[in-house]
Amino acid sequence: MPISLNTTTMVITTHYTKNPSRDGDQEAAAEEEKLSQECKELLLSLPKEKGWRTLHLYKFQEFWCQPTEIQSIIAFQRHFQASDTDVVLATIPKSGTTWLKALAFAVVNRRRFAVVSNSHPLLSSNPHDLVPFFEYMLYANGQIPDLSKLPQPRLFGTHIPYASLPNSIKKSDCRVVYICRNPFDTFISTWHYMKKLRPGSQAPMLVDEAFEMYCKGIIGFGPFWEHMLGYWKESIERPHKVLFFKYEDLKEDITFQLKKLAEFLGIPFSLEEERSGVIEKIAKLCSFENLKELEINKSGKSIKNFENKDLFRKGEVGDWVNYLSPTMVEQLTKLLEDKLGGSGLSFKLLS
Ligand code: PAP
Repeated sequence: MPISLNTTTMVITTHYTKNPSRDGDQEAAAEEEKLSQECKELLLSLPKEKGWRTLHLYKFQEFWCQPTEIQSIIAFQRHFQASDTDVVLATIPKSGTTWLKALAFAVVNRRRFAVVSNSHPLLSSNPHDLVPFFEYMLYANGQIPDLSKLPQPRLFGTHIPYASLPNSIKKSDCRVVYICRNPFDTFISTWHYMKKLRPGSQAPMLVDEAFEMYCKGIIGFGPFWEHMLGYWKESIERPHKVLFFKYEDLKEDITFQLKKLAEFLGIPFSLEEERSGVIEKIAKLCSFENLKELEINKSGKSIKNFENKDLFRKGEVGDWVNYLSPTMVEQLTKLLEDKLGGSGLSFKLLS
């Protein structure tokens, strides 16, 4: 998948080709066929389970992912050289990735792009194009991109667990910002999203089936509890390295959390900025309501197989109450007690 980097605006453009005559399984099989020999051999040795939208998920370095992701992750781990000024935004899918990318982009670039400007990049580009994923864009298909010309500080996104980030990220002074979300809403958001992504040839995945897989940890980049705990522990041990956000906290007080973000990144808001309402303007620019209505987010496509419009569904805390049965609620509550109990990590479940 060729990519082009616009080094002025930082917009990453991807050029996708899809064969419309193939169904999802054929597409996945064709993708697997294109993998490197090394990756194909590796797959033979990995545990695998039925995937949510692809044939299989494989357990690679203790987390579940798709074959094409494995090839990209290996290239990323081998070749990425972090610089001390880099900022890496990390999430497990459907936890607030798009939101965090928009907020961080606006905060970091507020002197290059005035927040109220009619030509702000967030008005014409999806946040995923402004903050590219290592595994879906930059190192997709095992390619090795030239990232040296990107404006500083460079902003990147990833779904990879902390333990599997390249050493150059862990050992340099670059910063990592993580956001997660209560697993009840994350599950529902994931289930809705997967229904949209599943090829027409596959029967829709029932909520019960999806829930069982989620609770077993079989979900992209999961188990979700290990993903969260990896970043959580690092944020406690090295608070200058990893900043840990929760989606619900951003919903509750975005101004406070934006100040935290800017301070963590070493670019705190000045008194002048606070007085002139810059923080509130960033919050508004990046709000669900604003981003959802932009033309680029209604009709564009940023990541392979992903329509931008599907990234903006409800954007609420507590939508899970409309879908989960009492038994499911009990099961997930118990799972969270088992897995997160004693860690200090807990979630607000309703707004
Ligand atoms: P990704 O991992 O595929 O990038 P991600 O952005 O992490 O997805 O999560 C999407 C969720 O964030 C959606 O939640 P929902 O299904 O419960 O509605 C989406 O609506 C929500 N979302 C997207 N943008 C924003 C935003 N600006 N503010 C708040 N929530 C948002």
